[in-house]
Amino acid sequence: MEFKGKKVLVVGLGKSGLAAALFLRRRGAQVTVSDIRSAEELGKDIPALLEEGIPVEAGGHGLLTFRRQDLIVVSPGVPLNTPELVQVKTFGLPILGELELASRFLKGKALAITGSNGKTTTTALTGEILKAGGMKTQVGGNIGVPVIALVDESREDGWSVLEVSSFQLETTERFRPDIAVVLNVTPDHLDRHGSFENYVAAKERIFANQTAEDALVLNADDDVTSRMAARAVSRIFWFSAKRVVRQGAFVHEGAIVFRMSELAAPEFILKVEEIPLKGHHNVENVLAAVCAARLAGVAPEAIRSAVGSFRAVEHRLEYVATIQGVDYYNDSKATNVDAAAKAIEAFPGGIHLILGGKDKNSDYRQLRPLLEKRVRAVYTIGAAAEKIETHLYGAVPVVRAGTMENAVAKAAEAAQPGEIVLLAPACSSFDQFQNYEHRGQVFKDLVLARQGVWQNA
Ligand code: UMA
Repeated sequence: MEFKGKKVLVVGLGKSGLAAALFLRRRGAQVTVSDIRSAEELGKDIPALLEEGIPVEAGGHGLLTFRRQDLIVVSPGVPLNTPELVQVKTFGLPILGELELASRFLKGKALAITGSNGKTTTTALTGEILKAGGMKTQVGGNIGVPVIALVDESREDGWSVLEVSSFQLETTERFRPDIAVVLNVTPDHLDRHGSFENYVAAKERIFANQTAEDALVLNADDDVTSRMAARAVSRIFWFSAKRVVRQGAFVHEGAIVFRMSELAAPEFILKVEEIPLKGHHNVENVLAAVCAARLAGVAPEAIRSAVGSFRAVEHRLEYVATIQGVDYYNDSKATNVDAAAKAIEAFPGGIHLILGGKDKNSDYRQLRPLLEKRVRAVYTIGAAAEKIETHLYGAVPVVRAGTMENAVAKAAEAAQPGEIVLLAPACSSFDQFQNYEHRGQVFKDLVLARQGVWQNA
């Protein structure tokens, strides 16, 4: 792809837009960036871009700006039904997502991981395993480093381990990972995709361009991912925490084992009890990572040692502290109902649960049976509080906390020694925080501040 002299508009000035704009500029494109945030909100990114000769349209998208281009590159968070994008599409202007653009330049092999939950942990773990196996490995994508920012360092003999979201996959055309993994699919982002079917269709784009030379790793315990096999031409490998699979990774007599084909004897990788992460969902994540890593050629011993020394990724069921006998866990990344359910399932009971934030058209009633069994009280925060309270009415005591500060204080007050305070909000964070990392950090700071107060008292 040649950019010299081409007029390219980058839509959205977050991490992806900034990296894409600089990438395109360095390759000679005449880049413009457009963002709905005001110049004030965009802050220091504007002077940085102006210095590179990249003008910025702030405070809204202008149709004229869009129409003047040869190519449009969209950030993952920009919905494709944005009116200006819909308009220019009718004129036949090419629109590429950041992942698609990056994948056309990325050297070496790609191992891409998607799913509604567990992607970040599995991506980070798979990256660690490949590194332990001696492979030149880069990790990026939805995990926080835009794929376009990996291009320059990528090497023909290396691997890029990529966390890919439905937002990124929605705009792919040729993206074709050598190994694709779909962990699970449960309702999420329905506000953006419009329906569960559209969301599943976006996820399936991870293998849409794969051929019989590529591998697709699917969760045999998940109905939606199981059905994907029929639509793929890739070599299918399975993982299961419940049963023996034809080829792939599964749990057998308390151990994680792998076999390359139906005819091969299962090889021992590690014992389930050696997994240093909490919760059944993490057994699934490890199975997926083991399967992908074996397919990439990592030896069983290297996998075992990398899994054994892996620690929870920040904001994913991350242990924060024990204060007066109460354990505090931060699962700020539980941004949908299913992720919150998985976090709750990681503890047998006595949970004080902080829920709420920006609603994504979710059905919180699904949580009722779990809450009745394991949760002492729910503390609601943010814009979704009222809806959550209506959905959970009668199942469990619900305290309207409003803010994180209040929620932590009230939960800490109520929790008895041996119990758990868990932030697993089931919502996105954008009503009260910059992003889920910010929300998790605020939670942790509030918890650790209580530790200080208590220790000094
Ligand atoms: N914007 C517009 N017009 C719009 C909508 C947004 O101009 O119509 C602007 C916003 O004002 C903002 C910018 O676009 O300035 C934000 O772009 P972005 O949302 O694509 O954010 P990035 O900073 O580029 O981060 C993205 C991913 N964000 C989303 O998909 C929402 C990050 O995933 C990812 O880490 C990063 O690229 C690097 O790849 C975050 C996420 O929430 C963690 N992902 C979702 C999830 O995990 O559930 C999918």
